[in-house]
Amino acid sequence: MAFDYDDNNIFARILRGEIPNDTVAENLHALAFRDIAPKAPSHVLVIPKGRYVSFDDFAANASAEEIAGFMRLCAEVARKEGVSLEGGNGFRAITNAGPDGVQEVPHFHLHIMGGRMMGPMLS
Ligand code: D5M
Repeated sequence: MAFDYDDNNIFARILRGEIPNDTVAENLHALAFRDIAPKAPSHVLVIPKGRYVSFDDFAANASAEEIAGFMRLCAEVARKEGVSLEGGNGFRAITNAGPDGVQEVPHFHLHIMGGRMMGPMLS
């Protein structure tokens, strides 16, 4: 299999309730919680509840319902955090994939960051 999922990664343990998290929003297919080391006034991670290693694994193998549920939760987070373009000033949504992307946790997640001007992308 192309994407070997590690059931002991920290986000799998959060999904199983073994490690606490600061939940912002949740639906059937995804969970959103605050990043433990925030890089912006609002820094939320959105993860699918399914076992997906990375963006490319999720995009290739998740069902349409899982993808829609995930994306809708991202939009809900931006609204709840006051950073969506409906009334807020915007945000950055990024994902790190694999070694060159410097992905630390091998369970797909999107970082949603806002509350300040984010600056140049590359560093
Ligand atoms: O970054 C992984 C991100 O996950 C990094 O910003 C820290 C965050 N992290 C790690 N452990 C936790 C817990 N337990 N709660 C909340 N946030 C956490 P990446 O490089 O994208 O894989």
